[in-house]
Amino acid sequence: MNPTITAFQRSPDRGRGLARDMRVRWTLEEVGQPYDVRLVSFPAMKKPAHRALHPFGQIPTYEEGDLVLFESGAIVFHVAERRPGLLPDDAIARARAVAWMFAALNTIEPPILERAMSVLIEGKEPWYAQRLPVLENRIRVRLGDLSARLGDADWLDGAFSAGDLLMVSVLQRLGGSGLLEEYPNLAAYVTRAAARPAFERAFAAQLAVFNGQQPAPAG
Ligand code: GTB
Repeated sequence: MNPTITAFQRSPDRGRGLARDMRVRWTLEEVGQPYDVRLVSFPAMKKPAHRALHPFGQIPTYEEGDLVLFESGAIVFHVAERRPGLLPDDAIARARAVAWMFAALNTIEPPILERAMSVLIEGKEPWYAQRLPVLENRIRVRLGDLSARLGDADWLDGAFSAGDLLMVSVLQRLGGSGLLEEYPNLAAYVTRAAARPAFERAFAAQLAVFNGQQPAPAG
């Protein structure tokens, strides 16, 4: 039986692949695991039935037999551990790939998210014009270090891994900010990853939801 994930019934990003079901879809596509999707409205996400799957009333979730998971990073790790393709077989190389997964979610994503929330919520505040450059400089510090480490390699540590998948998912949130373009090797890294057929399939699937090509849930 296929695992089932949840995704926004109507994503605020209009299907640009920024909601976190995208990284789960991409992971499943990379390992060749078919999956089902249950679309959830904002009100339904906060109801007990969904909170039983996700304590914070969010998407994505992942159901597979008796297993219910939340947190996109945990879901990506679970899938990557069980199907070949996204984590090296060698234990040492695998540990390094996992470190990059944590780096994406724990070191790179927080300042990017802080900027995204500020742009969304604080744009009308009188101090916004002062705050934005501070947030952007915090991102630049991280991007500078990441850019130096990536150098002219295709991927962060050898073959494409779940670490790259999460890192690229996080960096994509900078689209439109101009920040990524300040680091040409990182911009190329994101472009390279987004050209992977598994990414393209995942992107098309989540966009189809926004375009009304996937039926809304009953009830
Ligand atoms: N740490 C959790 C994880 O990684 O799974 C975070 C999950 C999360 O933030 N889920 C969001 C959600 O359910 C959707 S992805 N929000 C509804 C709520 O909290 O009530 C975050 C997101 C939302 C919208 C855009 N966008 O429109 O561009 C991008 C990302």
